[in-house]
Amino acid sequence: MAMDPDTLVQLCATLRRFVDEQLIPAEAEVAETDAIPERIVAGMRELGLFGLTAPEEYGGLGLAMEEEVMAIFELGRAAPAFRSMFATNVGIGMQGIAIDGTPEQKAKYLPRLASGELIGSFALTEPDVGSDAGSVKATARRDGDFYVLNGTKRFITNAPHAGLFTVMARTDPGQKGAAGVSAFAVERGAPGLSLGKPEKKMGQQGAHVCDVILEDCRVPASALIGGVEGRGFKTAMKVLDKGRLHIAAACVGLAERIIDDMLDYAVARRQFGRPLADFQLLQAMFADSRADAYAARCMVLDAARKRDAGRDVGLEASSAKMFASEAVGRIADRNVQVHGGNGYIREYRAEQLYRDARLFRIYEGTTQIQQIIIAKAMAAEARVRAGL
Ligand code: COS
Repeated sequence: MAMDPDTLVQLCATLRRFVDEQLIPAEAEVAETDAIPERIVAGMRELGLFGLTAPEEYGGLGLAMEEEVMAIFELGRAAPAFRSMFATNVGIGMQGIAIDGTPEQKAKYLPRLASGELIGSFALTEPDVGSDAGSVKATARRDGDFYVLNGTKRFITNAPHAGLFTVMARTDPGQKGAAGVSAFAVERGAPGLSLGKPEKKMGQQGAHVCDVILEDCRVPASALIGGVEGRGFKTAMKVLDKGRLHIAAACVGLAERIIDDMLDYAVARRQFGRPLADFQLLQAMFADSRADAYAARCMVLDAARKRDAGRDVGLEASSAKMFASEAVGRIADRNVQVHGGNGYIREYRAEQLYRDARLFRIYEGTTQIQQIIIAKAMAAEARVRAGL
């Protein structure tokens, strides 16, 4: 663990105050303007949010997984667009280099990612390659001391703000599967790199995604993450194992926030001469929501502790991501129902959080991909038991 327990409690209390005093009051503005105000981004930098997980030697807080999920339980209570601002630096946009980068790559990029001076993005998905991530079509051809990259990366979170992209591209065209893929640290200014228009999305306004287009994009050979070809898919999978636990924690945070909103409304709003909280049909929704959120919190903490203990938690991370993202979807839906007609009206935020929560079941691996990963791991365990 990077922190003593008292410091962690203090950090979580500080984050809760930041969420309650700065982020939640700005939600309507962010949803309306599709932008996070600079004063809030500055506050995030001051709190060290961009460097929560970067190793301490590179200027980060070096949080262990359990500490990270505790912090994200708090930060996840605000509309998810806020978390997106710094989360690629904490997770998928930084971890490729932190986990598999060479010492030179770490020294070059991690301090600036940790401070938030540089925004990192993770470029795996393509127009024709989503869940089937091993089929990456983008190519990287070696040309002397350079690689030349071609292809399009799609739905890249934070790409409009990013200064650095972890790009997965195929270095071995003869190898159609995962083994032919390598990861590259590509800087924003690389010749041949351009960005598409930011996408208009269902929710999470204030968080931006766009295409990253690589046209004969030349990067020095030293941009190959880890310095060895053919390891990029595994780097991506390791990043996602950790990322999925982070997302699961964000789902828990949002679920707990929505339950608070639901109950605040239910004790204040009266129908038939009594508060909504008195009605048993609604009480069932409150209880189911609380149990869902509690189960999700326990799963995330258990998986995080196992990861900190050095265990392979692919199965647990996928289970937590699947359960927590489905749970927050159910809870956001119940919250709209409890709010009745007001649940459909923008002013009440229930409808925004419902739209925002929908993405959790899709990105960093859909629920169906998590099911595949879990079932594959179960079959592998059974084969070991059977000695096959
Ligand atoms: N950690 C380390 N290595 C891993 C791994 C992990 N979590 N998961 C797989 N690998 C390795 C495998 O061990 C295998 O290595 P060997 O060839 O040496 O045995 C290699 O990677 C290929 O694995 P696999 O055969 O399981 O790959 P598949 O092509 O079947 O793909 C899924 C597996 C579907 C799980 C993967 O493509 C995936 O996660 N897809 C979803 C991608 C995603 O989340 N996209 C969201 C956008 S990114 S924000």
